[in-house]
Amino acid sequence: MNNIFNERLAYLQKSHHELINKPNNKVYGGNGIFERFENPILTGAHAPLTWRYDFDAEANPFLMERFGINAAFNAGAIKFNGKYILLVRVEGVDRKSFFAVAVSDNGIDGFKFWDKPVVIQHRGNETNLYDMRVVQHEDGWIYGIFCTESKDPMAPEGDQSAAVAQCGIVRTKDLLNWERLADLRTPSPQQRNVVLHPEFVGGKYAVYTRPQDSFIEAGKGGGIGFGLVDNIENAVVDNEIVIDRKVYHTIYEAKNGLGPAPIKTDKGWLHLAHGVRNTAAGLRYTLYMFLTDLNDLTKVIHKPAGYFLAPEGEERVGDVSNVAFSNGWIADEDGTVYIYYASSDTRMHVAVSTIERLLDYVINTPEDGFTSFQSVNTICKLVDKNSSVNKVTI
Ligand code: M1P
Repeated sequence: MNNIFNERLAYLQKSHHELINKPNNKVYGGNGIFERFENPILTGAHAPLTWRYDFDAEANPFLMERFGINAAFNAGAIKFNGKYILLVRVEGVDRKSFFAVAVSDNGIDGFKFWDKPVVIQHRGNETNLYDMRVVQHEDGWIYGIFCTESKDPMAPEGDQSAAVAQCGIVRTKDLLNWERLADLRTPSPQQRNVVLHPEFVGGKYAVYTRPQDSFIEAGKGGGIGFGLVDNIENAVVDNEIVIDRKVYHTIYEAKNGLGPAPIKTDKGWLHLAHGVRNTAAGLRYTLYMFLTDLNDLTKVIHKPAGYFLAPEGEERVGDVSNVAFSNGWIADEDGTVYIYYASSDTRMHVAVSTIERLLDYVINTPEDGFTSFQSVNTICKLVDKNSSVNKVTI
């Protein structure tokens, strides 16, 4: 072995070990609804060295990277055998995404990837897979619902970016072996952000959808949809009802989509979603929440105005800047909620709250009045209320 190889080997092993074992500390303060943590929990640099380097000194005397990893983001999440598990969207420098399992003992640091990425059976002309929602369904299977992307067969000659997004479905019992089922069929020409509801509804599977006219634009469809499926092995939604529409001059005016599967509480189903608006600087993605009726999943009963979490500081910069995106959260037995979110299509973070705090936020935060006049009215009401309470001195 030459010196270059040896020096680089020592450097790579030390820096990777330090990175993946770096402790994460809670950032106190904030808005009282949740707390962020100091460091991202996963980045492209967390990917195992064995995915990236050929450690044969003869074949790779300069110990060069042979397969670069660009990013680790948009992870599904599940608690499994007492561990906090993320199904991470890992993206190579070749721009292809794939899924990989990363595990932590406490949900906030020490996330380590399993030895190899998840192998998903290839189908048709799909090119790219991403954004898996992981759901423990009451039928006993763990499902992975994800987006498949293929080149648009109708694209004009020379157009190398027109694409078709559809929904792929896999299931597993052990997170190691994944059985691929037929892709979901819906009335929409394209689909992204599909989520499986964890319980049967009237004996059927239920899915949240996001009908869209084209690969990027939600178009005249849009909104978070809901539909029923008779047979998950050949899943078809005949009727898509939009339960949460995009609305003019809101944080979800351009499009929206459900994040992870909702959490059941005694007050209703708690939802986390992303909303997108357009700006002169491009699209801005933020997270928002709402609550649906326990017995009627299509009925939104509470929805705070505006965003719940927006990209902040360094989170605002990345491959696709100004994006907060979440497709995974874990509700623990003690009521703690671990919200896994990605910033700017680049890295993963965690924020922590509780079911009690999130319900308080969703139920007691004023709804959007949709005009400046109503926003001022909301503030004035709060000021008047505060002037009549003597509990705190401000
Ligand atoms: O780049 C931001 C996000 O864009 C898409 O989300 P949506 O379908 O709502 O526009 C997805 O490609 C997502 O992966 C990505 O983070």
